[in-house]
Amino acid sequence: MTVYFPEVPKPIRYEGPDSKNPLAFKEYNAKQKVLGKTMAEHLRFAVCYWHTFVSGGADMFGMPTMKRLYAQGDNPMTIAEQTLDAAFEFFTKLGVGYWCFHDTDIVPEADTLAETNKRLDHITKLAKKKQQETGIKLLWGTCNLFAHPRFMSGAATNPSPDVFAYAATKVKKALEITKYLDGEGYVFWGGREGYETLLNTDMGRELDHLGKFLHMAVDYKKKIRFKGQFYIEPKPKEPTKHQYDFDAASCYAFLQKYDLVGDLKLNIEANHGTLAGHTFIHELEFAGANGILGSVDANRGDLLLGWDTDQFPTDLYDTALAMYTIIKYGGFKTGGLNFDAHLRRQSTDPVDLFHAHVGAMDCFARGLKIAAKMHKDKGFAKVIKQRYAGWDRGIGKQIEDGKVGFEELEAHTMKKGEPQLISGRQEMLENMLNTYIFKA
Ligand code: XUL
Ligand code: CO
Repeated sequence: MTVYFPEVPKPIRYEGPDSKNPLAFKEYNAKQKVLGKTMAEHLRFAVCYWHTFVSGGADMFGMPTMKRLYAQGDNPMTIAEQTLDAAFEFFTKLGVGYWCFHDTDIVPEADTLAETNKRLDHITKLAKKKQQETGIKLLWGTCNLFAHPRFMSGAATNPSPDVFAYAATKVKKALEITKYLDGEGYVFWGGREGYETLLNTDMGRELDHLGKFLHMAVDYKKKIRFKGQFYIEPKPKEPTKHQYDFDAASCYAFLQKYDLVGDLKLNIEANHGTLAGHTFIHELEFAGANGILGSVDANRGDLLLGWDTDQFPTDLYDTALAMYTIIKYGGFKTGGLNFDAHLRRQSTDPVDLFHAHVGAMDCFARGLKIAAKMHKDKGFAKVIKQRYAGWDRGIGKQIEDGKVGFEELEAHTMKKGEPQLISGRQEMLENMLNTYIFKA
């Protein structure tokens, strides 16, 4: 079989922090136990198909730049098969347990839907065989409902019921192939489920349609006995000016309004959080605190650029606090860390894909170790417990238990007078975090 990544002849190994080998892990040691689980079990790394193997570095101003050895030839299905070979060679050499894809990543759309579905059946048969041979699993599948012109005004929120129906037909097939590949989840990302101008938009009706669409998906999931977890992925804008899945909080409100809370969790993407004006950790915390933290698209943005740069994660504060929060809420169940990230346009060589993923995996592995130490020491947890201790007794407990109202609180305040000022100790806590970053 053709080798597509000859620069990496053997699987990437863990060589420890002193290694000078750029193609070795310094921190990620898959089998090493941390807080009772292996690193691989905690982190559940996945490679995304679209950025890693399909998009070639084109941007709004320029053509693709990247050398894709498997994307040669005239027959689109031969290219699809070669891409699949390259992908599984890459997953195996990198040592990740999972992959993720959109339907249109694994085969190009044909002239008719029936023909596209045939192509999907063919390629997923090959993918299933590869999964069996390598033990690599599908973290989640999804359906591209944003690239084709038919979806220019949305899919489930399109003003035309015919487009709604077309989108449903595509998602039906995407659910079937995800189930066939034993996917552990399925993601809904509403890239064009939003609007460009309110002058032509019936927002209330569009939201109702999105709710209906997701209910139909839940019904079909039950019908075909697909056991994977459904997620929606918040993002505030881009490609549309406003997207209805704006952030974790607006997704939660939507799920509550349309009675979908038990059926969907969130797939939080780091830079989508920043684009919404939050931190990545805020989004994780909000989802965790409301019981809807499902999976993560691990990447980062550039604070100087207001768009979705999808860069590989390299920030230890982010990875440490992300893992701290994920562990706080019980760790991943069906979800994982999917690198929804792409190389910079000038990183043109296939080996650059390895450098990017190795660095990102190391950064999360180190983040995991830091988070584990923070949990073991319980320092931050103690500070928070202490800060809210007033609610465990006396008037605080009575408020939480619903035993008092404004009159009792007035009596309490009149008796006690001015409340005490208690320092939040932010700088001390930031220093404490730094001591973990420096040497955990
Ligand atoms: C786009 C994005 C998507 C979803 C899957 O910003 O993040 O790739 O993750 O459709
Ligand atoms: Co994403």
